[in-house]
Amino acid sequence: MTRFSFSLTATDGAARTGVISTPRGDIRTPAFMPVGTAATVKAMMPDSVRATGADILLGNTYHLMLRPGAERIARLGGLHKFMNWDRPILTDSGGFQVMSLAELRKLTEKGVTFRSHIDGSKHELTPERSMEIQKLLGSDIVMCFDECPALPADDKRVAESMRLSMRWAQRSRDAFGDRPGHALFGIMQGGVTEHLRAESAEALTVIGFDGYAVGGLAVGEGQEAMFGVLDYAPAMLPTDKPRYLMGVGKPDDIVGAVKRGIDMMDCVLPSRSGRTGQAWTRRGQVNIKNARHADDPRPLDEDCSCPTCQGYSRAYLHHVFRAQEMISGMLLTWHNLHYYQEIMQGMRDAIAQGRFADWEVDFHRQREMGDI
Ligand code: PRF
Ligand code: ZN
Repeated sequence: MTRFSFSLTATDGAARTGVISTPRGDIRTPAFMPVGTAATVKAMMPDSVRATGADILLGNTYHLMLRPGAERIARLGGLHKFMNWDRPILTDSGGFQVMSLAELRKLTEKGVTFRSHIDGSKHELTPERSMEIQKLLGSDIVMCFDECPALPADDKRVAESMRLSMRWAQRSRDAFGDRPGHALFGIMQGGVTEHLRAESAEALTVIGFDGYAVGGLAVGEGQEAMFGVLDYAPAMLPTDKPRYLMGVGKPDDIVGAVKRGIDMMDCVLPSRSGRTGQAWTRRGQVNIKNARHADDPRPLDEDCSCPTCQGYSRAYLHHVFRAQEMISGMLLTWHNLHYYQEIMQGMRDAIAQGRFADWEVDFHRQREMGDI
């Protein structure tokens, strides 16, 4: 049986390209993971998500435990079968979503109790229960249960929260046990404070994980501060394990993160903005709601090979958005996910060929030209 493994094939500066092998298939890195929070990448069929170039999806412990329930998904054969996606799935552990979505949250050493944002019902998440839920779902890459403070926060608050997350990381490791073919990733915290990041990296490395996430970023600190942390944080983590930047980001965030040594990312942005009429193209952002598109026979991006750009005009996309037709979210999400995966493929090729710096210059130059 294929176990979980990571092999680097090339590096270019701090940027890396490689392959994560799992029993459910390979993940080419740097990898972008579309978000399938509620057992669906909204507006997309799984085959279509695959056709955009995705090797792996992200699912959420928090949402699935509340609805339809982890035990129910397990009885129905696990999350892969339930949502008809047979490739790798990474699941987030729930703590971050509890803090941003749930009501009446209570945080203790043991874990967190909260009320569901859906029906107000009462629940508890602990490192042990999060590991159990992610096992019931059949997740291929399981995330440690952690806590992520919103920034700005003072060093004392960030340090206490990070140390709690490190104790939870040990409990997550103990509860996860030994599951060949499945991976457990630790999550670094520590805000924008270098010595706290170093302390967190050290604690996680001593416990030992199959991969390491950089958590606690893109939570209000801004791109400059985030890149400031990414200038040192990845190098604090083991070179031979994948590094995952959680919940990032816009196309230029992703490129800047890969440049600094990140191997995996996820974000709702391409799918969510597809449903609100925002498209991302090589030439920047396009708001399809804008009246200037109403008579435009051209596609979103003449050089894009996605089904949206191959078959539909801006005028049509503008019309179906205005008319609130379901195909609007479908077409824009497809294009956005395709564009994100094209960026990833472009970076993988450039790193393999030692021309990442040139690729990055070209990426920024095209964006600066602005929309057609
Ligand atoms: N921890 C977890 N999930 C996350 C984050 C984190 O810090 C973030 C921060 N950007 C997004 N998702 N468990
Ligand atoms: Zn397109």
